[in-house]
Amino acid sequence: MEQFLMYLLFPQWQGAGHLPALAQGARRLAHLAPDLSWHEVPITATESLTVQGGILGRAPLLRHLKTVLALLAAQPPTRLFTLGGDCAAELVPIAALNARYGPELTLVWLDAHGDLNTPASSPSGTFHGMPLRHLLGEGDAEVLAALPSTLRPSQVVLAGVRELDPPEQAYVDAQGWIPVAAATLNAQPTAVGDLLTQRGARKLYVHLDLDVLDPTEFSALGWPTPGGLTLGALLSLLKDLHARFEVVGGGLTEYLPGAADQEERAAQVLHAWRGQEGEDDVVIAD
Ligand SMILES: [Mn+2]
Repeated sequence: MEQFLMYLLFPQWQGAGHLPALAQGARRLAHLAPDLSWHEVPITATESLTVQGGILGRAPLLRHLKTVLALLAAQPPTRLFTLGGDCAAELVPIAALNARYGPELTLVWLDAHGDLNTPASSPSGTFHGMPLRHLLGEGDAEVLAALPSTLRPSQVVLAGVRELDPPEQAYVDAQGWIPVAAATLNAQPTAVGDLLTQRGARKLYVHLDLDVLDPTEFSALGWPTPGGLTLGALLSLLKDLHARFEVVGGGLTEYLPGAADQEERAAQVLHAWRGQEGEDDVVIAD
């Protein structure tokens, strides 16, 4: 199989509601990895969003979704790393890799949130709280019809997830999922890798919403959520996943451009996420 490694810059912000600064965040992250060739997804400039079918900004979000589908169909990647923007930027990239690899793909969901709402259950209507549920085959009919594939619940591992809406918690409980707790990962960053090894996982997609980090460690976020990972634990976790598994894709999302020290930390996460070992890939003591 011919290999094609693609890096996608997808500065979609509408999934987070009225937060256009997430587009700048995506571009800042791309600047932090100037050695990579970023394919930029053109996004709608729309500043005013309306709710349709329970989704805020549904019209531009659907347009973006179809743009990414066409882009990936024209040049199907075998490995795909996406910079958001909001978490929903990863919807098509994950579905496309899952269409290629099927059940041998495991989705590691590193996030403070489950993103498991449907348009009907979402308290906010923001689409970035819904991508994982759509990837599991439930939600907006037009979105689902457009996705190249959906995942089985057994392909998903939640880690660092700590703020679930009641309908999301009910879904997690119904699947029998037990998220790997942030406290567990801070004590033992290899806990996710250990679990995946036990399950026989080989190929991974690593979703990384920066809000998986504790706000005392990283605060350049739209939704800082207490009780998260230390930077050191996250860097060790990512390094461990790249060492033990074939990471065929990933997403890095929800960066709200911040001060220089925050950007330095974002750069460290970015390099670990893409699997690059460098001098700055160093565990920082707190
Ligand atoms: Mn999140």
